[in-house]
Amino acid sequence: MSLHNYNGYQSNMFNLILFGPPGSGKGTQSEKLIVKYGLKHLSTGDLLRSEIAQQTALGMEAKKLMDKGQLVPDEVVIGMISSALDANPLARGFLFDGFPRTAAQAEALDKLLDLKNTSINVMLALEVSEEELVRRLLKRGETSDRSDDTNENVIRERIAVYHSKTAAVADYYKTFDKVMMLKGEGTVDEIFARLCNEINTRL
Ligand code: B4P
Repeated sequence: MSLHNYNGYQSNMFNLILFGPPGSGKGTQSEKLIVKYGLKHLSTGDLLRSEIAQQTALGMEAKKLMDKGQLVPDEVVIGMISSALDANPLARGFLFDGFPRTAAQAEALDKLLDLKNTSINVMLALEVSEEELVRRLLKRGETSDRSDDTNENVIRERIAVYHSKTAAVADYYKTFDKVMMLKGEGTVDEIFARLCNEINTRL
């Protein structure tokens, strides 16, 4: 049997969404998961920060919103993800980190994957208390150059935006029975083991 479908994509791809509020460990765990499972990491936060570092027009507009804790417009991040999917036709699968963050982004992602004859296998959602999220992000803000991590009001606004716009994305995937909620507190290695357990049962 051919491993490629007519679009040139692998026919047996494994596509994972790592979900959770800001500071829940998505970026941290993604770095470990892509090594273990050979997935292509697509982080909209990283893609936007790369645009900012290159001082593109898109990056400068995005920075104004990110510094206030607001989301960047759907069409901007959907366009970035669409380009990244097209640029990686040989990927064994994708790990989506920080995307989708709105219902519109979730519907757009399903359509983009459908065009490539593939789909989301599972959403793994990390649950962390608000005080722990704030503590982690302020700690990162002490050493990183991320301006959105230095101000507690901005951090709390990001968490509020997560509850008002992003949390419902899990409900969307729940209707397809694709969501697994996991405890996101503990050591990085403990949480990694929980995630791997869930992935291994689905491979
Ligand atoms: P993101 O880059 O996605 O960042 P984030 O939500 O803050 O989470 P991140 O993944 O970086 O943090 P992590 O939990 O790993 O978004 C930044 C901004 O970009 C958004 O606010 C928005 O403006 C914009 N944006 C991005 N995607 C968008 C989209 N799709 N649509 C619209 N706008 C979008 O880690 C946090 C800290 O916790 C780290 O310092 C880490 O070391 C620590 N940590 C991790 N695990 C830990 C553990 N187990 N114990 C203790 N500390 C831990």
